[in-house]
Amino acid sequence: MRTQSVVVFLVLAAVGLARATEWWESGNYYQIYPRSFRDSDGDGIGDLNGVTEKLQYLKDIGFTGTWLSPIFKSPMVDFGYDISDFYQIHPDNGTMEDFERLMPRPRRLASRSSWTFVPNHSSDQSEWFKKSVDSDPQYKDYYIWHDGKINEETGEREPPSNWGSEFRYSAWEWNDVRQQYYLHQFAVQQPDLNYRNPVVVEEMKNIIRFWLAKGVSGFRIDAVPYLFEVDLDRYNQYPDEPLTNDAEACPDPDDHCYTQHIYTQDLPETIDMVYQWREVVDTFQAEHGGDKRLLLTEAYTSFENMMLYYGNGVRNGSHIPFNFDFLSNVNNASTAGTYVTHIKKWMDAMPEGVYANWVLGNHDNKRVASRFGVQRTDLINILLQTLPGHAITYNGEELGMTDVWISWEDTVDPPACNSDPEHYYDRSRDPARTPYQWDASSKAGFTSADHTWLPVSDDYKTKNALQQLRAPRSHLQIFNKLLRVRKEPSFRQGDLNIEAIDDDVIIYSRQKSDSDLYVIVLNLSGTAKTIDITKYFKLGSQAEVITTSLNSQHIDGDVVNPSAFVANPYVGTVLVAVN
Ligand SMILES: *[C@@H]1O[C@H](CO)[C@@H](O)[C@H](O)[C@H]1NC(C)=O
Ligand SMILES: *[C@@H]1O[C@H](CO)[C@@H](O)[C@H](O)[C@H]1NC(C)=O
Ligand SMILES: *[C@@H]1O[C@H](CO)[C@@H](O)[C@H](O)[C@H]1NC(C)=O
Ligand SMILES: *[C@@H]1O[C@H](CO)[C@@H](O)[C@H](O)[C@H]1NC(C)=O
Ligand SMILES: CC(=O)N[C@H]1CO[C@H](CO)[C@@H](O)[C@@H]1O
Ligand SMILES: [Ca+2]
Ligand SMILES: [Ca+2]
Repeated sequence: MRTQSVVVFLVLAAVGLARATEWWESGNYYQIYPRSFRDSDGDGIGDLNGVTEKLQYLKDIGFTGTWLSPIFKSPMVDFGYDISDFYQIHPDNGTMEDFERLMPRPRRLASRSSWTFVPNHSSDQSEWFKKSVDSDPQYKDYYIWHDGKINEETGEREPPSNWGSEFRYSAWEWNDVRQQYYLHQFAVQQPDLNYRNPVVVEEMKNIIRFWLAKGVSGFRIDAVPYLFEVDLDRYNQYPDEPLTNDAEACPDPDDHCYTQHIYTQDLPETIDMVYQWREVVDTFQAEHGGDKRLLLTEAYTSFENMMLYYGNGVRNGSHIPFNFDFLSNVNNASTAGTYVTHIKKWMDAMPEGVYANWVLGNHDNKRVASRFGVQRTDLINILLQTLPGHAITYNGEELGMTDVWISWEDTVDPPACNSDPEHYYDRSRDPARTPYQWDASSKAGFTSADHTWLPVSDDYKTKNALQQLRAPRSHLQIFNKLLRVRKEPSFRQGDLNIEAIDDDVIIYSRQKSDSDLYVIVLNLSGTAKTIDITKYFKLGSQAEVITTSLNSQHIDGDVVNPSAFVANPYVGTVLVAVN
């Protein structure tokens, strides 16, 4: 929505803004989607050895850390988000030896790996679940079981409540053997673990300790808001959730949005669990020393909760509670003021001693170039890399990869497959998950196989890593430049002064006292106007272009006059004062 011109000005005081000094601070994280990153053994599916093979490439671009989707043993109903053994690696991904080969490398390459941990549920093929079905005393209460209720009119047995699964239909599934319903907030094959059982809580902590001991640098914890459901002890029955009553946006009772998830999401207990996991990680650190281990959390939740994930002043939580503001609240129609409002809101609300973080894309959302428009690709990457704190990049964004059209026949993502040929596309996450484009050879150099699990994008011959490494100017070259300039004190430790000068133009500075003054100008689109940057920042009579979008009239190294600066449409530019 385009609104009235908003002017927002933000000066961050030096006090309270944490100063990056350690490797992970002000870090640059790369989300690898391994299934599509690099296939080492020619079966058309990316794997761990493929990741190992390409770590040097990531280091050369300048990333400080990576995180991977799950690699645990799994029947792969939901691409490894349905774990059947949290202590084993899935054979498709490689062996424990492959894993151990990968482990010391990230350190040598100064690129650390974090591992996705999906604690909300296991697979129904897990030994835990099988034993729970058989009412084995140790595992009986590992999951959430219930008799259901009898419909007074029909006399039939019904699920305990109206709770819906994220993947549509009831979140309760009848089990014939145990003669009870079990809860699954995601797929039927993903029974929710029972976090009200202290044995389960301890088991999950042991899993964290196990992988820390194997050498992982951290955990990305998935789907945190779903950990806890309302405590049955407080009610006679699991209570129904209120209806959304939005006939327009959500008319279908089988859809997850049909009810408000007040009993199944964002319970205060989930935040406490994150604090407990942080204690596990910190205790491990204290006992074993070495590199900092990190906790990253993924939660689509309220702003207030996001801040609580950092910590509550007494206890610490996530080092990086993923900031999804740019995914959820900013889009290709947002004004400059909207961007600035969201940036300022996060910076102002953070507790002391933590770092901001910015996520622009991931495997669950449309790609940056497709969301914000291809022309804004560099501008958005420039924004991500020049804000204070951690930048999190989803693989392929550095090349400007776009969403790929996937036919109904080729669709594999469960929420899309559960839909129909008419509606699947909007529900599918496949378009953002296609194979990484390495070079112009067959299948974009992703695999030696003739067939890939998702189709390779048609544009791989002209848009690929090798071509962009060789070209004098490319999305990747800009990215690389940004990652280098981020190491400067003004970016690592400098203040942020940011302003939307009208609906279209964002301007901000990054500076640490006695270090260089950098000014970034982003032109989201706009009406003709030449701006006098010196009205906002003391750039003097000359400024040098550090880097700028491909579609800019300038190139890196140009010297410009800041008092009559023109940023072309959709162009971002990083300038530095010339003394
Ligand atoms: C593990 O293998 C599964 C199934 O092929 C795949 O979906 C997943 O991306 C792989 N993960 C890694 C880290 O290789
Ligand atoms: C929380 O983290 C801060 C550093 O950010 C540290 O000074 C403090 O001791 C930690 N608190 C606890 C309870 O671990
Ligand atoms: C912007 O978003 C609208 C709707 O969300 C879409 O129709 C349009 O194509 C998008 N533009 C770009 C450049 O992506
Ligand atoms: C932004 O782009 C428009 C092109 O549509 C241009 O006319 C305008 O001068 C640019 N704004 C700035 C501040 O450079
Ligand atoms: C945010 C979210 O839903 N993340 C994951 C939660 O778990 C499901 C099912 O395992 C995954 O599909 C999601 O990606
Ligand atoms: Ca493979
Ligand atoms: Ca749960």
